[in-house]
Amino acid sequence: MLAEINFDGLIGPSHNYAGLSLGNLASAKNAGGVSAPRAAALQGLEKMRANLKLGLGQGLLLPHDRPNSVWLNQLGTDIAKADARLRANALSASAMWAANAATVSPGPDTQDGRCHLTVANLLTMPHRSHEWKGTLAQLNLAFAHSSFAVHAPVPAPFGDEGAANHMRLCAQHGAPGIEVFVYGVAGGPFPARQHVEASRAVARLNEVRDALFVAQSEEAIAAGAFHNDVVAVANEHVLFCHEQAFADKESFYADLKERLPQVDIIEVPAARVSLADAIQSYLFNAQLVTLPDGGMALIIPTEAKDNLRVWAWLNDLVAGNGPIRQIIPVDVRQSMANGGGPACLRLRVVCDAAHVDPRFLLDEAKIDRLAQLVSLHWPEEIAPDALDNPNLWADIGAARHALLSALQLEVLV
Ligand code: SUG
Repeated sequence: MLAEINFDGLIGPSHNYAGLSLGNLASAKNAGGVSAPRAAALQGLEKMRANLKLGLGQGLLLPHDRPNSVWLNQLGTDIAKADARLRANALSASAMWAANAATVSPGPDTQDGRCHLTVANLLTMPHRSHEWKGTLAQLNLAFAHSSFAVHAPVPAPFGDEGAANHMRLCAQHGAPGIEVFVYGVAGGPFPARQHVEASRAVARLNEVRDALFVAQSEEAIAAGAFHNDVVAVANEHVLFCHEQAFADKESFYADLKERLPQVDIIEVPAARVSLADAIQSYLFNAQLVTLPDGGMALIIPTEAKDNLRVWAWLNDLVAGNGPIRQIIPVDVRQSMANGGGPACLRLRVVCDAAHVDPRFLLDEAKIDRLAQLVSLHWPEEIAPDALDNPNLWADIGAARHALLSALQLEVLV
């Protein structure tokens, strides 16, 4: 049976605030702060637990090997000799944001009926450009069954940031969908990370039958929406987005309505929630999920509840008779401080759970075990000047090894 499973990236032991992401306002604002990797990973695990309790399918992707010595060697250096910037790039825990791991096209949408996953190259940001190998290795294991096809990333120079710039609209998860690939052209002072050539290549690799290519608005990128999932999210027949998310919303909405007449577009007007409020609160970086009893819930970061204008709008939303019946705040503040909300932390895969390698699937008992392991091995905090400490590098490596052996995934060493 086909169902949606959310694969969350477990926040890695090297989680830190190095301010590496130009155009990501939270990352810039918190640069130089002291991070709390243990609390961060526990927050992520509690989000996974809460989703399991809602009756949703839950999976896991693992932190990558950090510092990435292979990458540093390719650059002619190593962790001891690298300058501070390269060292921070090699230590980043950015693989936690699984929405950037790959673009997923479920079987009902594709020509050969397989679920296709194309790993994102993430080449715009140096610290993310070396994630793809670790991601490809994991996806090849997790989705080795013949009902999946895993593709290597699109080559340079076409930047691809994965599912964060991809939305799927359909009658229900198991039915054929329209896949919307959102790309950027210009972003004011900030880079447009998703290139249209990459989006088109991914749609071809994934054998998508019905694809729409839609430009993100320049004003959204310039306001800090470095990925589409900061200003829009879709689930089944619902598109929930900011009024200023897209460059030409009229033609996009018309194309959608033509293909899926029952589409329900919930557009938040700028007069109620400005782009600045949307980006500060991460209202749209929510998980919009279908609950087992049929209604939809919006899983928002607590920051969206703390913003008075956003919270007032959300209360009006649930008071109406729309498809979103429940708002569920979750605390992922450690990730949020680097610009990663609830939606960034997960990769959605509509598939048959029986076809997924069970080592990547979670139940509550496994979450308990992981929480214990994190409490034991993840650093409590990382101050910026600790990044050059060899003891920290060793602790980070040991923590990941403990995780791999607990999950019987030593093959990923
Ligand atoms: O790529 N932050 C990530 C956040 C990714 C959010 N993902 C989605 N929107 N789907 C990024 O900008 C911060 C790293 C640092 O500053 O150390 C960072 O990479």
